[in-house]
Amino acid sequence: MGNGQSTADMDSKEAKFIQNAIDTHQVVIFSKTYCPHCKTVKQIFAQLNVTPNVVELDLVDNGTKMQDILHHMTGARTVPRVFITGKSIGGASETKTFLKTGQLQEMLKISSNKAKTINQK
Ligand SMILES: N[C@@H](CCC(=O)N[C@@H](CS)C(=O)NCC(=O)O)C(=O)O
Repeated sequence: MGNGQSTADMDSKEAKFIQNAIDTHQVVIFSKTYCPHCKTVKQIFAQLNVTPNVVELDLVDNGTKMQDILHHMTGARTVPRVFITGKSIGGASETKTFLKTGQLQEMLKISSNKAKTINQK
């Protein structure tokens, strides 16, 4: 999904860290502690009883470099950047849309009954 227009060192330790995180966790959120959109996405996964691996880019030393790499990988530099089973699904807007359509629950293999209950909230 990357647009290939950004420059990023895909051989760097930061790129390897990102790749390892998304390879070894069902859900990874690249976030910033103060970001309201990140909070929304964290709440969605909490409602679904899914515990994501959260990387707070404002707390790590090399967060800016990681954002460059995420830009290269996903086509956007903003947080949150959400990955499910190794694939970028986008940011907060996309996560909310996928929750409404039930695609998020499908990606997470959560039953549609549970999805309905959450969408009614
Ligand atoms: N439309 C985006 C909005 C995300 C957004 O605006 N995030 C802000 C932080 S709250 C951001 O990444 N700003 C640039 C930065 O922190 O580098 C989404 O739905 O994920």
